[in-house]
Amino acid sequence: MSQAAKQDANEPTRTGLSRGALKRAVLDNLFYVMGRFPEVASASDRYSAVAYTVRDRLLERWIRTARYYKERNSRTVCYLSAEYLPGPHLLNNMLNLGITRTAGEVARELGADLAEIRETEEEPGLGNGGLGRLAACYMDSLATLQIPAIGYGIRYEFGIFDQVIVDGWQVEKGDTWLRNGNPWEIPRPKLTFPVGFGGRAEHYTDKHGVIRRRWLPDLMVNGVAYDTPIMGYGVTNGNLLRLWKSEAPESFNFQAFNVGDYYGAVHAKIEAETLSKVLYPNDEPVAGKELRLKQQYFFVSCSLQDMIRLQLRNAGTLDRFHEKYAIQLNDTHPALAIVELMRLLVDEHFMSWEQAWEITRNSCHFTNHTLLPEALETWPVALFERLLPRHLEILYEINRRFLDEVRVHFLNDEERVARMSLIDESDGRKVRMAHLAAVGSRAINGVAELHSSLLKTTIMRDFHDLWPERFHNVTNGVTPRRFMVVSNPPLADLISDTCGHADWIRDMRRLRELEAHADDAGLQGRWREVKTAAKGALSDWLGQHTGFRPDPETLFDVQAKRIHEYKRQHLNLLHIVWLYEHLKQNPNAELTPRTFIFGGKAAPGYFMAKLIIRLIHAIGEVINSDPQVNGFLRVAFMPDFNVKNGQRLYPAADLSEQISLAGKEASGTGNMKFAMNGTLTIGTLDGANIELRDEVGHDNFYLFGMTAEEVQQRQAEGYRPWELYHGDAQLRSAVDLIASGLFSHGDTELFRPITENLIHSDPFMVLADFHAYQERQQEVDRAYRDPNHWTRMSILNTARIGKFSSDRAIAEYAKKIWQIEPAPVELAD
Ligand code: NTF
Repeated sequence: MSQAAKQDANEPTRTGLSRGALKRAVLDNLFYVMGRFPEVASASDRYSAVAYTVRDRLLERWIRTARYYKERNSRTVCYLSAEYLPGPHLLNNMLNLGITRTAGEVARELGADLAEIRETEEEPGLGNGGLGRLAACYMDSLATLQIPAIGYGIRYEFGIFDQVIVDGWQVEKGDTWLRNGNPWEIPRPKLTFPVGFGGRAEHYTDKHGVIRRRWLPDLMVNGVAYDTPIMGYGVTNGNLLRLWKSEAPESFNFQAFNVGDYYGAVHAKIEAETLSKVLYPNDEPVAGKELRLKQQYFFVSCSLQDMIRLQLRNAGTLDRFHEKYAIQLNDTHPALAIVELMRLLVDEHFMSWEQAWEITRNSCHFTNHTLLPEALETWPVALFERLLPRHLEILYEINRRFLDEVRVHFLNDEERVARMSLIDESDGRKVRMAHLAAVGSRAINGVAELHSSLLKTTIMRDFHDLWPERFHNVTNGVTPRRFMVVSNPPLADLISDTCGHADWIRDMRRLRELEAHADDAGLQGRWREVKTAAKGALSDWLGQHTGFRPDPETLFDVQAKRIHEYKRQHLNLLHIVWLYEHLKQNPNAELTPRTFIFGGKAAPGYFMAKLIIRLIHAIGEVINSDPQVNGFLRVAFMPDFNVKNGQRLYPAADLSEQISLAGKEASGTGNMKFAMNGTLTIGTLDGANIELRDEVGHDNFYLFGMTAEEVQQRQAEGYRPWELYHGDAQLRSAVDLIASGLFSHGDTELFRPITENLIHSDPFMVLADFHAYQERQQEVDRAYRDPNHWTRMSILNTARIGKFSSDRAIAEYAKKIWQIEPAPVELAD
């Protein structure tokens, strides 16, 4: 018997992991699921056949987990998030099952190439940026740490738009991620919940003669569950990502149909289905759109009904709901959960207000992700009332009781009462979602130390005065599985080789073992080879997709994230323009050849962000075609920055730009992904940069710029950017060069909104930090010329990045916030 056949014979189930079992399954799936024989299969057919093969193996583990959790009635985390950005599933799932290598061999034996199969996969772009990606990292770590968890969200039919660049402008294209089907999800048509909208609330007398209140909605929509398994790394546990799709209740169009109103019947169906059609593509600023409020209520209501169903099935009563579930609200988007849970408990399950509030407030926990005032969600009371009349009544009652508590705590302070109210009365009446989330939650946390402490002194100050014990910090983390092992296998292998084990993948603090080798010439050489190869691969990709192939020998200086003024891509650009001028005037200047690479999407309605993308391209066009500077300076833009493309970028970067104005970036997580891949950071004392710098060592981080405190002080004194502009010749000439039309074929109008804004208002203090930034960049320039020194710093960044694993973050949530224990699942029965 051959080796493979022997292994097969030992495998009891059809979901074996041996080469033979995998090969047979791929061929079977190609034939029976895709209906193809190998000779005519397309790349997409091959991808699906492999994906179904992997999925079958996940399901086995996943179902065992579900059964085990059910039997144990385990305490469960319910992560409520309007966004998830899981990235491509295939390789991640192979890694978690431990079959990456075998699957590669099987693909080869079948005459296919795993790399090609992998390229075919569409990623679910069900989020905008950091917040959605964080939710996906946390799902990964919850499973890996064997914590029972369900991620609840929305199954958007169209996720974040695809970005294409036309004449230097961003053009948005609809995202059709479901076009070829989605092998990772399992529809659960039986698991459907009704969700109401509109109508009115009324009194009625129940069968015991008690007068009660109830809601009579005038529109009903169904939420149907779609489940995606989320496996842990190297464990049997698999958790559940449960996303809701909206549908029209089947029965409801018949009446209209029968009276001949065919159009009316179909229209109502379309209206219902619109709910989960498309993700709002705004990152920080919030679109106060009715549909968005509907989406929020829709997914929150389905999720809570699902939890209640499970609890009634397991316990028969809801009295201990809060002991069973720890609900985590990912920002304010799901904050309606607090009101909806009250409504379900009081109106539908006839619980007393007091008991229902006790349960609600002990179930919910709230994470804040931004201090930007324009991102704080509020809803006009009139809109809220029209869509959710009964919820508004409940919200008023929560508010009435809450404000009484405030009055008792702070005697004679009606100004404070007005500031803290769930209703903002100052400018039209609005519901304040952050206040709702704070009042209804046991714990409130920020996402980096600086952010958590600013929360307490700025937007949540009054709440901190009232309930200091509810405030926590949990610094963000990202998963090393996706951002090291899946994106950068050669680096992962080199690390495992050097440390003599692969345990760091699960215990990132063990990366510290690399430190002892940081000066080792052998490791340094191999480390550089890995980086250079990644740069080559990125260059090839950019060459294919943009026509410009950067030279991998140059320093790759990367800023990849959403385009936003507070993130200051324009500070980076001003420096590039300054460098350009400097080079033109000093052709013999000693300079490290550099390629500046940008990536990121702009919200479609955000004019300045779109103009910044145009400016990046405009500057690139002039600089890249100027032979006088070509050897030293180039600018590239990676179109359609998403998880998949990010995976090409992080391994290839030498320098990572984390240059937001201090106090604005809640945490940032790109900073962590770059540093894991041995990228050095140039950054401000903002968000998690501060902790990152403390971890990797101040000598291995390029710090510049004002502190958050200095920013506040400067603003209080009155910030006058025009004085900086007039007082600094280099700065002025960089701004003027943009205004001159050099980068816009003589058009002096095109970029005027950017230059005028910088000179006259500069809300993110680009000019104030310019000088410090430029000086630090010169230091980077010099340091890169000493490869051994640079490589040592690079190794130390990776070696000391352990804190920023999402495993650490989830362990902290489990202990400090949720009080939940791991529940390891064994594969054998
Ligand atoms: C983002 N917030 C922050 O801007 C990032 O700094 C942070 O890393 C991520 O959250 C994750 O915590 C948002 O996207 C939002 F929606 F809150 F504005």
